[in-house]
Amino acid sequence: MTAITLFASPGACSQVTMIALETARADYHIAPVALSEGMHKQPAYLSINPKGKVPALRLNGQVITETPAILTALNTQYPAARLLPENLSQAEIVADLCFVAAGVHPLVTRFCKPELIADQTALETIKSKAGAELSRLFELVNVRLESQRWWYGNEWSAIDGYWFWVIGRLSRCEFDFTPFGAIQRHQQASLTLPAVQQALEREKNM
Ligand SMILES: N[C@@H](CCC(=O)N[C@@H](CS)C(=O)NCC(=O)O)C(=O)O
Repeated sequence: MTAITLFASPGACSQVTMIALETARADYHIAPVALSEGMHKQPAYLSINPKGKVPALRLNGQVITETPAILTALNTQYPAARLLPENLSQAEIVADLCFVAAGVHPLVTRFCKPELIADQTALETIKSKAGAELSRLFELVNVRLESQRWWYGNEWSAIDGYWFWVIGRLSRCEFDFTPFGAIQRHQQASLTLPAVQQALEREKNM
């Protein structure tokens, strides 16, 4: 029996952890938690993650939640996979993980699923304000990616997997990436990676 279980839903941000696990060639089991069926609010899943969100990762007998914490734990578990860079300070890496998880991801939710946040009368306002703020932040991301292939330069890291999910999720909600050529190039490059392809394949078979 595999010791690692990823609680995941297809297309959700659990994809970021899946890409990291595939990159590390980890032996892991996927426990489907279909958000579309409300499984994340059922007692069986709330007993694993009382916050009612995916992902959750059972690793070494402990359940870890929050993508930045999960990626950090996987980086420690699989040092050879170099999921996060070795040559940067912990503070810089934590700042980048927080930027995506806390600065960008909540805006993705507001853009794609404003009904989770606001009532009917405010949906369009929330969506358009989230879109405007995402565009502002993507200008910074795009400038950074114009001069380098991956977030940290020549070497792919789990943060790139995080951006892959953000961009894919927003594209499926028809966010317009036309002004952000380098971000589009990053997405195309990510799609050529075996770990990304394997994660997408495993999601399809969930
Ligand atoms: N801070 C969490 C965010 C997790 C999160 O928001 N997950 C979404 C899927 S992308 C979810 O489970 N949504 C269900 C809901 O909010 O009802 C992390 O970094 O992992």
